[in-house]
Amino acid sequence: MKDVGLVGVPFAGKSTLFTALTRTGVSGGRSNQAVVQVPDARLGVLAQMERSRKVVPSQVRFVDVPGGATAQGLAALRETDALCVVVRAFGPGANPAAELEEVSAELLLADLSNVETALENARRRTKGRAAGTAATQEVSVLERAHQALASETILRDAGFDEEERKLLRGLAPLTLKPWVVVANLEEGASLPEGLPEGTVGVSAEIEAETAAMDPDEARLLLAEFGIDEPGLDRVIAASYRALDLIAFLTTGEDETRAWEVRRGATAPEAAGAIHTDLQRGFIRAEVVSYDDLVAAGGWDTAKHKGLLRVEGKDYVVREGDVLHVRFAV
Ligand SMILES: Nc1nc2c(ncn2[C@@H]2O[C@H](COP(=O)(O)OP(=O)(O)O)[C@@H](O)[C@H]2O)c(=O)[nH]1
Ligand SMILES: [Mg+2]
Repeated sequence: MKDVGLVGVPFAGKSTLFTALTRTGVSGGRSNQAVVQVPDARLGVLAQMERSRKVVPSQVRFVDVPGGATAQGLAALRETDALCVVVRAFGPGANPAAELEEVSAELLLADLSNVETALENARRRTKGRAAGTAATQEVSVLERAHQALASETILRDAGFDEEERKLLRGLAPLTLKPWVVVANLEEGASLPEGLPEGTVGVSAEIEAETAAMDPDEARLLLAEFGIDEPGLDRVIAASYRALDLIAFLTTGEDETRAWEVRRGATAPEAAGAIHTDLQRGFIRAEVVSYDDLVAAGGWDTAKHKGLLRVEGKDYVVREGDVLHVRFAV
């Protein structure tokens, strides 16, 4: 399961949003961790089609990191897979765009100081070594990272390729992580200008109040504030999308379920997400896209219509593939 860390200036509403998430949560865990289900409308559709007894969505864990921008807080944030930057767009003097700048600058400075230390160490280690070794490659990547940060470019925008990113990930830089910006809005207000594309608006306080209610009651109360859809689901979905994952699905009488794999995973790796036996004994996978399956109206019909593809070990799984793994152990 992946972790999303909440970050923002004090009073932005992180803990309020966290409380709302906790109330939709599926399990406790530590008091500053909320495990939530990732909303996915496809699951209900498949479950109905295949008469599944159970629906199992993906999960993601939100962490309300204590200590904010202190060394301890930043260290905890480094351990997460993505960041959810909360900015205050409610109350007097709200300036969410400026807050976002402030948070970005803090994260950037934290990375700069880390990269500086790492660069010094790496230079010391490579003294007298020939160019072209792994250690000198590390120095050159760190030098570029340092240059980028010193000129106020976050690492995600600094043009590193996948191999260089891998090297940098050892330092767990904050500005290399994917971010979702959440604007904590006045009840019923719309998104203010000046925030990046993809910013999710939510009114954390009202969401925290309604998250524990019966869904119909919650909808009524939200409607009174002019909110037609709970914003919490959008926060969860956007945070999940920011993680570089793809979801594939399985469906049958037992259950309809979402699974997650890294982008680029092959069919056996996907099978391994279900169970290690399925990866070890992988023979082939029957695959159909969610859309084709729904258009066909069911697995058996899709099969008769020739919509199921038989894929082998090299097949790269795509978002929304519905898989049936054949295996032998
Ligand atoms: N009006 C309003 N107040 C909020 C909202 N979200 C948080 N607050 C209040 O703002 C204050 C700071 O919120 P908190 O979640 O503790 O912020 P944190 O420091 O980022 O964790 C608290 O008094 C909250 O009750 C909101 O959506 N609307
Ligand atoms: Mg707090």
